[in-house]
Amino acid sequence: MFERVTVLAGGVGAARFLEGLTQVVPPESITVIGNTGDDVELHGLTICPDLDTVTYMLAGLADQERGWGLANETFHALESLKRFTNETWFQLGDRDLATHIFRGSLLRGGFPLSEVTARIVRSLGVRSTILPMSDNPVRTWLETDAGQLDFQTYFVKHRAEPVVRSVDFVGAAQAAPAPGVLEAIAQADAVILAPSNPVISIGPILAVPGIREALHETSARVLAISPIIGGKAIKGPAAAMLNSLGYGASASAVANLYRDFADVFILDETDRDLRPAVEELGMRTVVCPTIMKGLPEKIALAQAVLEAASS
Ligand code: FO1
Repeated sequence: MFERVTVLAGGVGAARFLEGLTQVVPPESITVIGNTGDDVELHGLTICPDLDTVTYMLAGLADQERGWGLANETFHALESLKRFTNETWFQLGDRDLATHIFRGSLLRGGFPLSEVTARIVRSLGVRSTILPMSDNPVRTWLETDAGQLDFQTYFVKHRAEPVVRSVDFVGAAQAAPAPGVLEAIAQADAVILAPSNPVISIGPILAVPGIREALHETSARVLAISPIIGGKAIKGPAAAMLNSLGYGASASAVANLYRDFADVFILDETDRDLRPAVEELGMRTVVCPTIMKGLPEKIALAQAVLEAASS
């Protein structure tokens, strides 16, 4: 039985995986290290989409269809904002706004993001620990064929259509892991990389000095779940981005990005033939269904990953 499981997480894919994991191990035993490279300042608010996506999902409050934001959401405030500005392409729901208002007031009061996140997580009744990768601001910027774009401008305003030429995690080199992050990796029984975009979801976490080293050094088994299945991503621009950055859009290309610290790589059944290529990188492979259609599939994937962690 696992007493401490640490998960490196992006947004929607990670949240869906975590929903299954909380059914298999006690939620209290899970620590999530979340990506904050996607964070954005809009209308005077600091929005942390990946931390919120995971928090809302584990609180049972998420909009299951979209994967992000809250269920039963309305957008009256955004409609009113349109009277003042054209910069309303980011869909901020009325209920979601409460989170950003509360977070902003505490951040302006000098509280670090990790403490603010802990307050939000606790208030929403989440029993797992959710840590931002860092209390220092790190922002993902992309060099694209439509120019230099911050992540949300690329992803939401431009619908992830521009071709990505390079990626920069601004502030990462000066950032320190948030309190508890290195300990959560060092003291875990298993560390899992969720099926998130390896470049722009897991990449920023690994770019914070000390985190990649902690993954090398931990005695816990490190397991990564491929977000690429049959050369495609379930959702989002991961495949196109892996291609345009020259890595290639395949599960084995993702494995290659993790080869220096991952012990086990989880492939979907579709990618069974990639086993030898991934094993050549020095990882054990596990092949199982990884598409999480409903709760039974999420639970089955979590069980398969934990089984691989203990065998
Ligand atoms: N994603 C969209 O595609 N369009 C949106 O308007 C949008 C708004 C939004 C608001 C709050 C929030 O927490 C997430 C939101 N997302 C939206 C999702 C977000 O852009 C992505 O989930 C991630 O940053 C990628 O992991």
